[in-house]
Amino acid sequence: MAEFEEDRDMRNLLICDGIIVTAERSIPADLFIENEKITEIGPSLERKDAYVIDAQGKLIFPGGIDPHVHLDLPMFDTISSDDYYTGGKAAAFGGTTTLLDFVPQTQQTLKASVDVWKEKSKSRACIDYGLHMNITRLDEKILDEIPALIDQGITTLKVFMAYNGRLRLQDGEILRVMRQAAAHGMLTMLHAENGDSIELLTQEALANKNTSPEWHALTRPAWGAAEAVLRGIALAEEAAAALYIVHLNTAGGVEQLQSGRGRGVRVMGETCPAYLYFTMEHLRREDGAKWVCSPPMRSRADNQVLWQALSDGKIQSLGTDHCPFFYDGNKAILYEGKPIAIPGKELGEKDFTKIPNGLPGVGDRLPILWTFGVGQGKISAQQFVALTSTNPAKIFGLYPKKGALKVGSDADIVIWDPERTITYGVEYAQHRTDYNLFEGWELVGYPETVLLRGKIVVHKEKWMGKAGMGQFVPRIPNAEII
Ligand code: DUC
Ligand code: ZN
Ligand code: ZN
Repeated sequence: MAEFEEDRDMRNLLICDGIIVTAERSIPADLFIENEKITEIGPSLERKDAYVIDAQGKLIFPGGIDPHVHLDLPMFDTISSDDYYTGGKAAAFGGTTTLLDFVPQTQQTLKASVDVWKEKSKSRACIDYGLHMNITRLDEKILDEIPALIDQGITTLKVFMAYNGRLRLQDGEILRVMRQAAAHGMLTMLHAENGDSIELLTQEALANKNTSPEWHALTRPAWGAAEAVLRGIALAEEAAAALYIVHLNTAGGVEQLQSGRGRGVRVMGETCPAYLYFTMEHLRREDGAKWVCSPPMRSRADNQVLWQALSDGKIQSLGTDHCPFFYDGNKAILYEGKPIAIPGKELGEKDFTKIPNGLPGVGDRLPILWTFGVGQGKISAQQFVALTSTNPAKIFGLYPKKGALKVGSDADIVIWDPERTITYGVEYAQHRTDYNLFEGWELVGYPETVLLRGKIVVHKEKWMGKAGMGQFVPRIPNAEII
């Protein structure tokens, strides 16, 4: 393929001779793009005025949608180290073109909290994005204000059963949020862990001077996640509400999800790449802090059940919970040629409760799932597209604008080289942090060209996007339950 000329007018683009891969099928076809949209799909298309991309031997996916990221989020006396520009850029390099981030409830009103978040994101965003609203403090006024979020393009609410005294709502409050969401066609998202047990076990661990990273997992028991998923689903049933369980990490959680869906509750589940590959053993390593996030890494058996759930369709969505921190925030890295250091995991060197919770992952998601999911026969190419793009688009009310290769859809497109072999790691990943969990892993299959609304943002490791080109995507209520 010829190198792209950056100054050339590329409003009309023809992608030729690739295999179009959607959640339903794989077909050889050409694809024509005009003014940010897909306008024609079919065999042997011809357009004299179009810039032609030869995609022979390549697969064409809809751009990835990561439904769960935390950008520029202040927490644990620091801030997550990717912002809307650096996180969006890393996402694009990995084949993701839309992110859904969470608005912290920092202001008196929900509207003011959203305005603050939109204001800081708009000049930095380099790929498209939508927002979920965290509800971490509830009173009558907040409850009444929830439906008006729809006017701000927000149709999803996140609640927490853990982080006592900070983010957690009581069960009765969660029930009230769910009822309000259900009444207005909104979707509640749940962080399912048992907050009270975590508090007690943490106090006991610290009193016994158990301060190493593995105690992060030991104080957040697996039964607590399974119990909280069960409780969340029961509350959703009571409220006749739809529910999305974020970051499932245990076999018990999957079992509860399956049981709830089996009796007709409108509940859906997400897992994240790290829970498929890593275990508590990683927290026992000298650099175990790199794996500290909530909920924590569990066992090989949990990894396997989660893989099986992806393969059987028991879990509907793969997010990342991307919330990166430096491993050693005292040492600068070079980012776009400039040194930068942001306090990170070293803050908890002497006390696991002070390790910022979170992992990098937004750029890893597609390449890692392709190699170890499709490449090893655990999931099909259709399931790959469904899990990383089409299902999140449907669940979060973005479909078919996003998550689809259809006439009229945004031209968010990944041209994927299934033959490309690389040794993955921090250099490829592009996250603004000093480590990658998949360092040194051999991957087969990688994005070659990534388009955001018809504009090429990545081509062969070259970044062609810029801050400000990403747009906020308002969503409408009553999205699909899948
Ligand atoms: N878990 C994390 O590890 N980080 C951010 C938020 C969350 O729920
Ligand atoms: Zn969470
Ligand atoms: Zn999260």
